[in-house]
Amino acid sequence: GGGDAGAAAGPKPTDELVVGFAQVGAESGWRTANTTDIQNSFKDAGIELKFSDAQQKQENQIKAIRSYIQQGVDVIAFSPVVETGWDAVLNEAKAANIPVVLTDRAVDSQDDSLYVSFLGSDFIEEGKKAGQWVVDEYADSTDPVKIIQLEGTTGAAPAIDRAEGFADVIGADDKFEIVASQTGDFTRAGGKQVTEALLKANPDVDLIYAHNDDMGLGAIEAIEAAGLVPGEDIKIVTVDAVKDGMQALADGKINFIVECSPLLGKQLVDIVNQINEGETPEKRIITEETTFTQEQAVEALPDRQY
Ligand code: GYE
Repeated sequence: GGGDAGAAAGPKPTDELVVGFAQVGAESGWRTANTTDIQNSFKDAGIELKFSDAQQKQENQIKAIRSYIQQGVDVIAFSPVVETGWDAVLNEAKAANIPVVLTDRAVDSQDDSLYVSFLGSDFIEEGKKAGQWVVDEYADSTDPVKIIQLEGTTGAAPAIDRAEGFADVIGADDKFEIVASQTGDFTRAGGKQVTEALLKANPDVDLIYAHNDDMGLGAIEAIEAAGLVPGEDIKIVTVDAVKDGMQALADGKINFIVECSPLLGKQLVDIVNQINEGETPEKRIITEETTFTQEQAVEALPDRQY
């Protein structure tokens, strides 16, 4: 096998292609929908997919990538759990002539020859959309607006960028104040635990901005346990729009969701086919996404796939 299947050797028959995918973990509804979509898309395309789950640990992902290099797969794809620390292993893939595709999350590297293409959302834009909803929601208020932020995994692109985009937009008016900001690691349990603790220190908070639905769902549990009404006493804005999040939005417990699509499988298959044909895929492919109000969630829910 090996990455020498490109232009020189000519394309391989599809059923001889092998792709190694190093997934982050199974931390959220988004992640499990992403895994299912990728596995189904490769199955439909008749391309063999080797799959590993790193349980949100970078060292596990690096091990998985090294094992794909050793096995001589044709393409390696992965969603980097954090942004930094990838140059060494990506240089090993490059030396073995195996093309690498980033899905969902970016790496922070000076050398963009270490990957062929990066397929995923614009997380800064998502943070800005969340911030814009908050600005509009409190447009008529002159009182301070106290915000708790539930951050995603520390060092992960979506945590860094969703914080940045949000801060950019709310920063235009100093009535908005982020009174506390802590990581809940993109999990429901993390969101619940952090909210419980932060509510004790900040009982007068107006709004929670969670970097994903799962942490927002955990926050709902903590708010209800504190005898308060989520969506009313404390407003909630999240990112993802997975089914459980959309249900909570339709039920009035979340106030606004910025969509982030996990359905990257088909586009990833297209990129693998392009590489096999000796073509050059686009360096950056940005996923198209929307936003949902409570009314829009009620309408969209019956057809929601994940
Ligand atoms: O928003 C979150 C998941 O990287 C876009 O990771 C992804 C994020 C997603 O755990 O739910």
